Amino acid sequence: MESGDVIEKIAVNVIQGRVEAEDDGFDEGYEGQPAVTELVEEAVNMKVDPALLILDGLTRPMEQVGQKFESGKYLIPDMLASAECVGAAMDILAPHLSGTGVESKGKFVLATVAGDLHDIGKNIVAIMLKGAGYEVIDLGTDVSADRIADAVGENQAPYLGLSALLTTTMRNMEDVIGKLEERKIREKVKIMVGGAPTSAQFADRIGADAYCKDAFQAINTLKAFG
Ligand code: B1M
Repeated sequence: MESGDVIEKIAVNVIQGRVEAEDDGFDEGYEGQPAVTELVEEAVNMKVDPALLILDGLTRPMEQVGQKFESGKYLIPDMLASAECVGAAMDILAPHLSGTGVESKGKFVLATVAGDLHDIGKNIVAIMLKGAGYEVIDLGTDVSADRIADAVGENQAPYLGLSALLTTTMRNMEDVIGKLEERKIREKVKIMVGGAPTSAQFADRIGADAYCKDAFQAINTLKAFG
C-alpha cells in the first residue's frame, strides 16, 4: 500500500468511528476490515510522515465529522466514536513523535478553557510540543482562569497555550489573560491560543501573543519567540 492510500483509509475509518477491526462502522460493510489501530500501526511500519498522517488522516476527517453533526446526520455518540479513533491513533503515534528529552526547552502550560470539554486538538498539541522538547503541563479540559493562572505562577512557565472549540467558551480565554494581569504575571508569559473558532484577529483583540492554526504552527511560533 502507498502512504497516501493508508492515510486515506485512516481518514475513512475515523469518519466511520472504527477503532479496531471488529468494530462496526457508521455505515454498513466495514466489520472485519482493518480499522484505525491496525492502519496506524501499518503506517508507522511504513514510516509514513506523522505530520501528514495527523493532518490528512485525523484532523481533516474530524472537520467532516463536525459537518455531519451540524447537518444532523451524526449524533453525539458518533462524534465520540470518531474522537476515540483520534485518541487511539495518537497513542500509537506518540512514542514516534517524542524527542530524546535530554534538555527541556521550557515549561509550557496547556489547557482547554472553562466550560469546554473538547480535548483532541489540545492533546495533539501536547504530544507535538513534548516531541519538540518542551515540558508540557497539561491541565486538561474545562479549566478555570484561576487554576490556569495558578499553574503559570507556580511553575514560572514562560509559555501558555489555551484551547477552545466553542464560540461560547473562546471568550473565557480573555478572562485568563485578565487573571494573569491581575496577578502581575502577564508580561512573564507568552500566550498562544488555538481551536477552530479562534483566529489571529481574535488573539489580537484579547491581547494574546499568537494564534496557532494547528500544532505545527505552535512549534514554529515557539521557535520564532526564540
Ligand atoms: Co463538539 N462541537 N460539541 N464535540 N465537536 C464542535 C466544536 C462543533 C463545531 C461541531 C459542529 O456543530 N459543527 C460545535 C461548536 C459550534 C460552535 O461553537 N459554534 C460543537 C458542539 C455544538 C458541541 C456540543 C455543544 C454538542 C452538544 O452537546 N449539543 C458539545 C459541547 C461540550 C462542551 O465542550 N461543553 C460538544 C461535544 C463534543 C464531543 C464530546 C462529542 C466531542 C469532543 C470529544 C473530545 O474532544 N474528547 C466533540 C467533537 C469531536 C467535535 C468536532 C466534531 C471535532 C473537534 C475536533 O476534535 N477536531 C467539532 C467540529 C469541528 O471542529 N470541525 C465539534 C479535530 C482537532 C484535531 O482539531 O480541536 O481544532 P482542533 O485542534 C487543532 C487546532 O485547532 C489547533 O491545533 C489542533 C491540532 O492541529 N489547536 C491549538 C487547538 N487548540 C490549540 C491550542 C494551542 C495551539 C493550537 O495552544 C498553543
